[in-house]
Amino acid sequence: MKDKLVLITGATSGIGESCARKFAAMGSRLILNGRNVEKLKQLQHELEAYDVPVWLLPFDVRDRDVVKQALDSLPEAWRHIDILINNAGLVLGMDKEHEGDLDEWDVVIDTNVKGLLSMTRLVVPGMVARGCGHIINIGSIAGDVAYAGGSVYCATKAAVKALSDGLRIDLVDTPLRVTNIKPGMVETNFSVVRFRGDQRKADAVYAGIQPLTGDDIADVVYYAASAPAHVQIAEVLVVPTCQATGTVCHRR
Ligand code: NDP
Ligand code: 8X3
Repeated sequence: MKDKLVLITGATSGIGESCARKFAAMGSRLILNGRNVEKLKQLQHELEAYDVPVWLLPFDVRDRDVVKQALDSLPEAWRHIDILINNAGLVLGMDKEHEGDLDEWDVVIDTNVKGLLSMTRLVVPGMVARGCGHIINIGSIAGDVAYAGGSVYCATKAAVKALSDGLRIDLVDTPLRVTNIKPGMVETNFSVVRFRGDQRKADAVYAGIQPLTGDDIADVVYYAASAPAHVQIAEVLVVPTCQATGTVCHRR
């Protein structure tokens, strides 16, 4: 992975931030996206310890025009992206499908599905032209089976699976690889965002279990990225040992 150019969306927290540290530690060059410029600068400062070049590309993945402008603004030396990690994502609330807020669901769908699709559409043609590249999407166990209060989020992660599978088909005659990583419960800022800043509710999600960490997922992402060129890790479901399915989890 030394000198590979890796673009990570949503690198200001959780899994994305862990991926930034992991790939930096392995000598990759990084393009880090996020919305919070201060957090991006702080991460860039911390990554100086690894002595790898880091380019900050702040934007909201939902704003297609801004995404395009940002990618177009990259200097020539930063345009040949080897690995795209489509990680930015979120859920808001646990409402029933017939009761939730349509505007909040727009945010979730626009981020998790349309944002990922914009990134793919804008970055992958260059990979095809260069004959190399790897797209790693962060899906979820939630995309396999719906759960109570997760309807729209589950639908977006099912969409990530379909988009990953479809892209793998579309690229089958190229050397490019497509991976969908589907984590179970990972303790990040995810549940804090879901419960709109209510830390108590977020903590309750992980009460009595040892959840995965962002670093655990970054290890899996790195494994997929560093596999030999003829090995395509198509999909990985990774859960904590205490979790069996999206809804079956053993608590102490
Ligand atoms: P975090 O909330 O810790 O991190 C989410 C990251 O995405 C943040 O950097 C956030 O930035 C960024 N982001 C959100 N919306 C946008 C946007 N519109 N444009 C750019 N960046 C954005 O959660 P996780 O690290 O857990 O989540 C990362 C991915 O992992 C998501 O796709 C999530 O669905 C998935 N996932 C998480 C699981 C979990 O249990 N935690 C399990 C399975 C999958 P900002 O601070 O600006 O909001
Ligand atoms: C996040 C995992 O089970 O909270 O994708 O939906 S879950």
